[in-house]
Amino acid sequence: MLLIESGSRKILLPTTKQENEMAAIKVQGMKCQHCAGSTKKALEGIDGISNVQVDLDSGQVSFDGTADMETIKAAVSKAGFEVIS
Ligand SMILES: [Cu+2]
Repeated sequence: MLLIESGSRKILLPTTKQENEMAAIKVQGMKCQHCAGSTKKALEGIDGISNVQVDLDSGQVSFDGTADMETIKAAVSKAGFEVIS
């Protein structure tokens, strides 16, 4: 989604799909920086995904690019964690 401010109004627009879009998923089971590193490494091993950022507290993982959700889930699960959204 894209937030546009026009005067005092704020408008939310759905962003169109682009090659370099930023995506975010939620991963369950990460407990320390090592876990975060494993998830990061697993995702960066997927073609089309780069710049993976892991927020350990919320489990939120964001990255540049797009990839098949099944591929993402498989990679995260191989690293020992679970994609919950
Ligand atoms: Cu850990």
